Amino acid sequence: MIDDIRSACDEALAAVASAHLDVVDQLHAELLGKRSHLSGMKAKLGSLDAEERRVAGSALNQAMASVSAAIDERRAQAQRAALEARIDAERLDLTEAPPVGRRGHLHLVTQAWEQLEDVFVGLGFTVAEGPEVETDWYNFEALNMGEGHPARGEFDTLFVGRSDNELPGESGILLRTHTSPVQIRAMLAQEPPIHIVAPGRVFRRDTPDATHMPVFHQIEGLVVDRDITMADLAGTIEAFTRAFFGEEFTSRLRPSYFPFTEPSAEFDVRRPDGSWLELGGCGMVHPEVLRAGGLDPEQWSGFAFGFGIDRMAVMRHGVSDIRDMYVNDIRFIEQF
Ligand code: FA5
Repeated sequence: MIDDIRSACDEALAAVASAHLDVVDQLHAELLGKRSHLSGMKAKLGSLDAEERRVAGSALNQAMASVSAAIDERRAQAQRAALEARIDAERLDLTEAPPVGRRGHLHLVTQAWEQLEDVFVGLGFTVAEGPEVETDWYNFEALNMGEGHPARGEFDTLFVGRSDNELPGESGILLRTHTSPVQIRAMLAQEPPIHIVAPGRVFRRDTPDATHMPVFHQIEGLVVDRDITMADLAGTIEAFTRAFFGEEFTSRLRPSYFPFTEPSAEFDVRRPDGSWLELGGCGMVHPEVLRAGGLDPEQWSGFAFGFGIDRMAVMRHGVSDIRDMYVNDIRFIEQF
């Protein structure tokens, strides 16, 4: 009998060890339930004599206890395995695959912005800044574009803070259409001599095309001192073109009109392929603008310029469409 119990126990333990984790819950009924081999043996105990029954009964109890413990252990194993499988399935891989040959870098416009600052700082300028949300006075009025001035129409202005019963533009709060208001802020903030550049974001209701974006960037320059002439402006622009674009680019100044400069010019740069692109406007600061900045035009003169940074960025890299810089196409971005 003892041998039978031992072999039934070994059989049951082997069944537990090899049972598939899915069927663990059925093991108890199968190996220890009423119809199990071990229970069947229990029924036979009655036919033994007292001493044999005591020994066999105790062996049987031990066997059943060890099978039961083995089933519990197998169940715990099954539960751990299920949990691990779930964790594995739900795990979020937050590690970034090491980019093979693909490293992040600053946006093309940010690169150009920083290089422009470096070039102008090298030419003796300091960097100034002004707010993107401006008042009508700084953006237009102080720049010699009073109410009703026809040149205002050229800047498709985005107004902010307009209440329902105001006419467009009446609030006088707007998104700056150019960086030129920083000229006024600089003149009001410091005594000449002034040598500043002011890079920043500007806004116009322009429809995107190959050379226009509704949100773009300019860098303003302002020099105010005694006896500043157009020759100083031309010399600065020439030095800048060489330093920023390199020897294979040349620039020209074309007569133009801006209400805040007199005389005014447009600044074009010639690409190595011979084509020209308008990059900015410039000129001698208009006497009315010096006055708005609190300076006496009899004593002080100056020049100013405002260049489009986005156009500079595409120009330098030989990109033909300014919109390409803003679509976040990795095939485009990774070239720079
Ligand atoms: C101005 O904004 C003047 N404030 C520039 C200036 C400053 C003149 C100081 C005189 C003295 P303009 O509107 O032409 O001028 O814009 C200047 C440059 O910004 C353009 O030459 C162009 O390079 C860039 N630009 C203008 N509109 C856009 C646009 N929608 N998208 C991208 N770049 C633009």
